[in-house]
Amino acid sequence: MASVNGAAAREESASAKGAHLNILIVGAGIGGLTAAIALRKQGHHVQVFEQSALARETGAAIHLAPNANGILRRLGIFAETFGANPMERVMQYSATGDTERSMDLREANKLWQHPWLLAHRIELHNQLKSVATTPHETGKPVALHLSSRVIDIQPTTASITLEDGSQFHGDVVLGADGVHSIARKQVPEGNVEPFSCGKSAYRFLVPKEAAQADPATQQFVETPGELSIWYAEDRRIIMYPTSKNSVLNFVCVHPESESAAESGDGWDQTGDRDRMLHIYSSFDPAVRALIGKVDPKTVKVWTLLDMKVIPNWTYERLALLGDAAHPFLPHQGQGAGVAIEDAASLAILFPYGTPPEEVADRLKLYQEIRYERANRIQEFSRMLGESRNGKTKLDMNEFSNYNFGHDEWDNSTQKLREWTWKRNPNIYWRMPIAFGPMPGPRQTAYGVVRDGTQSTFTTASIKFKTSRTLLQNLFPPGRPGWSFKSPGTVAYASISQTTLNKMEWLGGSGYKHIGLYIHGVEYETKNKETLSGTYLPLLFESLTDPIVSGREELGMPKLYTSVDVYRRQTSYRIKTGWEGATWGEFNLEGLQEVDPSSESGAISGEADDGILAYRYMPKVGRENKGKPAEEYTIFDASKDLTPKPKPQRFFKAAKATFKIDALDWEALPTLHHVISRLQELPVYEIVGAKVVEGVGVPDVSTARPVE
Ligand SMILES: Cc1cc2nc3c(=O)[nH]c(=O)nc-3n(C[C@H](O)[C@H](O)[C@H](O)COP(=O)(O)OP(=O)(O)OC[C@H]3O[C@@H](n4cnc5c(N)ncnc54)[C@H](O)[C@@H]3O)c2cc1C
Ligand SMILES: *[C@@H]1O[C@H](CO)[C@@H](O)[C@H](O)[C@H]1NC(C)=O
Ligand SMILES: CC(=O)N[C@H]1CO[C@H](CO)[C@@H](O)[C@@H]1O
Repeated sequence: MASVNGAAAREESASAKGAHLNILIVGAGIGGLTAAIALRKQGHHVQVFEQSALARETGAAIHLAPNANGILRRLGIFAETFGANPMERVMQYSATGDTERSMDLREANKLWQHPWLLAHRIELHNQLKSVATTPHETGKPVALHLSSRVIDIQPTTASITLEDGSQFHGDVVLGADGVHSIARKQVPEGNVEPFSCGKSAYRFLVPKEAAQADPATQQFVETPGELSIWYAEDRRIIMYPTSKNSVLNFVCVHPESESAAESGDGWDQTGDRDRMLHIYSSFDPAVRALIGKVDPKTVKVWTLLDMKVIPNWTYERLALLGDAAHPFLPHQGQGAGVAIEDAASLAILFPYGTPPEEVADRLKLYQEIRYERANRIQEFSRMLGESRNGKTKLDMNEFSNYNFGHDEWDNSTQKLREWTWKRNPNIYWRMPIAFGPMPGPRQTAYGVVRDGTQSTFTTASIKFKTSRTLLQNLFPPGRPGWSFKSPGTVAYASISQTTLNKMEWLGGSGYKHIGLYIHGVEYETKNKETLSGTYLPLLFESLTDPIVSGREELGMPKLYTSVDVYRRQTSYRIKTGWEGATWGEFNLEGLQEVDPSSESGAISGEADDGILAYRYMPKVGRENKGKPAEEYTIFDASKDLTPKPKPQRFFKAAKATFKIDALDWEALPTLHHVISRLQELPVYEIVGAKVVEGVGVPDVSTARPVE
């Protein structure tokens, strides 16, 4: 299969696993094509259905503001390559030609990572079409069906019907069919019609050369990348250059009634130049000379449509995007930008491998992410359009921070993460939370429970008789409820060291721990329930990860120490230290294997009801010194441990000794006070020492707070 190219190979494996989605898009406007490109790049199979032959995209320019341009660039579309030029200045004039404001944007534009470009609409549209359908990009080329008018959509089955009766089925249908959307009628409460906002606009292009050649108008085109606006009370003219500053794009907004005879709600209705000049008869003659340079055959006029905000953009497997969901008035040049953002959001929410059964929920998430922003920008456009007094209110820059300061790619990526986390009840959150749920001994980052059944343990323990009073002094100070079962002045404790291996959560490796286990302890809860068990005043571990997860998830009093184990045929020696300062030596000698059935107890070296420990988390803040954020006793019942440890081999020691040396504060700057308390414990008698080997390491997830 040497000839299979990368895309095709990927394609094959995708369908083998059924991991791509089949996506049907209604409408090949800027929104539909951008969605098609982005979803194709995710590895999905995309088909686009466009009613027209796509030969009539209006010859006009379009703003690619940083928020939209950034998305196009991430999709590999660089508008500079097809003539787009940067937007660099704004000039505001009164209708009679007085300069009211002059803004150089070049410095302000440095705030945005991506350039603000002025592109030619036809060029942009052609580029989108070509990137969607080319075989030279990643993913399966988009199947673009032209002259294919969609007349019906079934959201539940993600199916569409064309005018000729043919049907197509997919996993998702996206309605990118513009302001007169039929997809909209399929969402609840979506059967609303756009209405005229009372204004119409002429739109056309003029070669810049024509303006330069006329002494009356050359003043307006001296600076590249300059947008000019002439305002009157109820009408305005907007001009900006595109196609490498060689073409001037005009939008002339005026009361609808004045051009009613010729305008329609299509975008390519031919207008009448003489009527247009009449409509702007009160304007500066130089500006009228400028617009008068249009080739009369190319004047377009259309009614500016608005629509009430609809509550639902999605139903089952159908979602709307672009003008179908939120038709824009053109006053901010953001309509296509917001459609491009919608498309990016959808593609991010549908990565390769998205299960088809999650489609409807993810579409709801899409609406949740996009709804407020799209409607807010729509509202801004409305405000800019309605503004009666252009001089004081119409500021192109007023909303740009909101509009431009948004990266829908990264934003939706994060929202999808948060959504995924929220849907997973079986995960632990620990610091640092910014990166999501933490993997640990009990769970993967995705909440999958770890398997400890194949993990191995080797536990060496030395049980000794010592002073009950000194052990009792290691109970949580001043906290009620703790006592020994037996009234005697002697008591028993074990030093127990375990080496764990083949731990799934550590990638198959392991670590060591060593602790002091105090036997025969009882804790009485507030409701007078008595828990009897082995009290663990502290546990040393040799690796950060179990220390952190054990302290935070289980409430175990864990500290770091190095643990070196030297095992021979008949001896087992342990050295514990901190940064080169050895504080403990534990020796088991004369080891002899014994019949396992004669022994009990494994990890702690003692059979008991469970482990008792005390959790204490300090509060942050100088003023809170000495105050806990949280403190309570924790209990981990042995009967609940899963998986159950299975001891396999037992070795009894003929002799055991240990030596603890607390050194000094310099040698053990953080542990000296701990080790000196261990050093204090007298050894009245060594009562037993053994090594136990086995498989199955419990995850201790049954540890629970008790009050
Ligand atoms: C005068 C003006 C200037 C503008 N300037 C800017 C600007 O500078 N910057 C900017 O960002 N935005 C601008 N916009 C807005 C922007 O053009 C639109 O918001 C944007 O194009 C919407 O894209 P869309 O893909 O959602 O819809 P459309 O571009 O309307 O595309 C919808 C497509 O769906 C097809 N279709 C419709 N019904 C069906 C059907 N039943 N079956 C199959 N196909 C169907 C249509 O033929 C069309 O191709 C401007 C708008 C106007 C009116
Ligand atoms: C993501 O978008 C939402 C809605 O537009 C916004 O409230 C939020 O602040 C954004 N987050 C980031 C990190 O941009
Ligand atoms: C199906 C669905 O999501 N319908 C919603 C449409 O919007 C209204 C108003 O917000 C909601 O109440 C519906 O639940």
